Amino acid sequence: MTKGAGNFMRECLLLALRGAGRVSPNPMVGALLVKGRKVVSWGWHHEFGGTHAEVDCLRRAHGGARGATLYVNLEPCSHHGKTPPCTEALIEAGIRHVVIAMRDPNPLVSGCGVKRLRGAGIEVVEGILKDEARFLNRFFCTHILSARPYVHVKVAESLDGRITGGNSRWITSLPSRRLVHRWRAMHDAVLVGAGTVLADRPSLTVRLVRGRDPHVVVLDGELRLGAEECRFAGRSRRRIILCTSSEAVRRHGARARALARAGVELLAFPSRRGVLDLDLVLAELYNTGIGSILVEGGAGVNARLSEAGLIDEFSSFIAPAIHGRGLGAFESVESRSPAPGGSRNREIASGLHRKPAFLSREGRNPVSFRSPASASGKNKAVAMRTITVYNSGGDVLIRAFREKYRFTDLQLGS
Ligand code: AOF
Ligand code: ZN
Repeated sequence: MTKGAGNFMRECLLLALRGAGRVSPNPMVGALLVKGRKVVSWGWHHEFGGTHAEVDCLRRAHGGARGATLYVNLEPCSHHGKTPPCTEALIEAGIRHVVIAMRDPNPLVSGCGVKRLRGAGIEVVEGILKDEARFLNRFFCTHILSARPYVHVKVAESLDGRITGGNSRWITSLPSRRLVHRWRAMHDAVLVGAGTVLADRPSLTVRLVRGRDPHVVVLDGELRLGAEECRFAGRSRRRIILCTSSEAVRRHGARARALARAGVELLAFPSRRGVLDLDLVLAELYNTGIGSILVEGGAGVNARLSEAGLIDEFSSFIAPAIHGRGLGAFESVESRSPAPGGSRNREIASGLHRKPAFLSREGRNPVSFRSPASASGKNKAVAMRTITVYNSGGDVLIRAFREKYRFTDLQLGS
């Protein structure tokens, strides 16, 4: 029954990927109907709020699903959400077997879908390509379990671990820039600090691959940016969200009003001397529907995310250059030395470039990030921590996971 199941599930994952950048914050799901060894139908979740993959697949089967096996990378839903429960559609269509990769972390569904199907006499097999499926839907898992967006920090470093101090445009290789553009298209938003916007005026668009431009989130606790600096053109409609402090809004009322008139969404938070509480910022971004962010700017922003234990994924492009000066990836101008009692994230991040042996030395548990949620042991999704080091050509040099995942030739999300 499960012979060849991996191949069919791999197809599901690839079908699911067709929804990348369109279904967020919901999961990417693909489904395949198989009779004997023959694929009779396929489907995927096309867009947020739309038909679920299972039902899309049944529709394409034109009634020929009776007695078939359904492969799907996520447990079928059993709840009434924006669409009716998929379990009922599968039961009604006469599906005999269901093979799933992973249970749905959504508490409304988790375990209930499987129970409902088994209760109706359908044989359910679980766990085929589970690790790959969890990696594919890492944004969704974090979003639904931690009530915050998935945070992916991307940096470009010299061999001596500096992200500044050289030519800031030194990742010139087309493949690596393409990869970053693909990430931009997959994440809901790109996040940068105000300093990066002032220094680099980045466009943060997707130009080298097909895909939509991500929304832009700017952290600007002191409200240094005006409407002009917050103009981020794009081919698709993009939200510009500026996170600042309540005091700054009071102090620079006219600027805040001009930003709002220019269509910038202003979110004001309590702060300590202009430094925002990033837990609050992420919680609010979650509330406004942002499921994942790619952090693209500012050692200071990286440092604060790292100190708060909020980094899920860290990608570093290492260029063959020695800067000899400049900031490390997690070093803010204010704190040139590692934070007192520095966080584990910071140790790992600095260890990564200053002591390249770090990963091999502690290879058994290479990515042991600590975060409030994972420290309490409550949250499995937060434990899906990933570090990838690329060369400037965009080739993977090292990929380390907190848990040991079996990765095959499937390069999901890269
Ligand atoms: C999807 N697409 O293919 C599957 C999902 O609000 P709804 O009705 O779209 O339900 C969303 C939930 O349904 C989602 O959080 C997940 O738990 C479950 N499965 N969702 O968007 C799909 N199979
Ligand atoms: Zn469903």
